[in-house]
Amino acid sequence: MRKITVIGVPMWLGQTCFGTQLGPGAIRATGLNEYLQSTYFDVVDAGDLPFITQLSTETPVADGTIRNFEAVLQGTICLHEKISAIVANGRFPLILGGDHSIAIGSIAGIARHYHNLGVIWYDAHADSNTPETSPSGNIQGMPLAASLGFGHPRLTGIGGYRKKVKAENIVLLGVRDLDPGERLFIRDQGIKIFSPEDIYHKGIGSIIEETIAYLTKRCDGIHLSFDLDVIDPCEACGVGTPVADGVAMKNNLEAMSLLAQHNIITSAEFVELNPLLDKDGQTAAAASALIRTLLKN
Ligand code: EXY
Ligand code: MN
Ligand code: MN
Ligand code: MN
Repeated sequence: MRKITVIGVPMWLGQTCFGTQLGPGAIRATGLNEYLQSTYFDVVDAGDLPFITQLSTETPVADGTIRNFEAVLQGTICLHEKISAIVANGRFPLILGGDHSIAIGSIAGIARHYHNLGVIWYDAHADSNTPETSPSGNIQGMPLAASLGFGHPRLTGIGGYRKKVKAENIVLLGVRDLDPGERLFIRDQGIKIFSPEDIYHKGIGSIIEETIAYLTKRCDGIHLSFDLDVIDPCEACGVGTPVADGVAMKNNLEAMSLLAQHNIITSAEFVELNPLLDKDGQTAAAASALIRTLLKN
């Protein structure tokens, strides 16, 4: 029986749109815990991390280019410790965001338990900016670069080590909105990337099979970082940075189902739900359906 610890991470200061701190509650309200508990699993809900959700009183943009730097940094340090303890206890962390800046903490906490952690970054964006390339100063757009060791040293140094993931252990899926600096970064790092167009042409099944074959050859664990803005906005409008021409829910569910069948995901986070932007809870329901499908078996 899979042992799962659910942890809510009510962070919104990695970006500027108030509301992602309400994400964990909205996903729980779909009855997720009750479903998981009654269906297959040993499920513990560790509640929400006690985050600062008030606008920070620090200078809005610290270090010239990084917004809410101290508040996000402290949040990711706290998450890193919590997640490391969950993994050390042999449990599967199911992380409910919060904006995507939290991935810096989740990956820092998970990666210390693996020699070769793989990451599937399922997102409309590549989140590969550094403070120098970021057009916004939002840490939400920097977590993948930070996990590779690029960015502000206090963010990349969380946990006392710098490089959490190797570029060859990462696959980006569904990405369709890249800043110029991110394009160069992905090319220079040689990161594998599939756009929605690739998914359309090759089929989600074949892309996921290729991803699994690629990562399982080299990785001893695989973290799924699922940003809900990868979904086509017609089916999931409750996100702060929607991008047109996304991946249909039908394909996303098939992807989760294939990952479940291969039983290769060792930790997962679902981020960027903003219930204040959602319509009739469609995005919360989508998140819940994706999680249920991923955790089948
Ligand atoms: N690339 C843009 C930036 O760095 O500001 C937008 C990032 C949005 C990131 C979203 C959550 O995935
Ligand atoms: Mn993201
Ligand atoms: Mn995104
Ligand atoms: Mn297969």
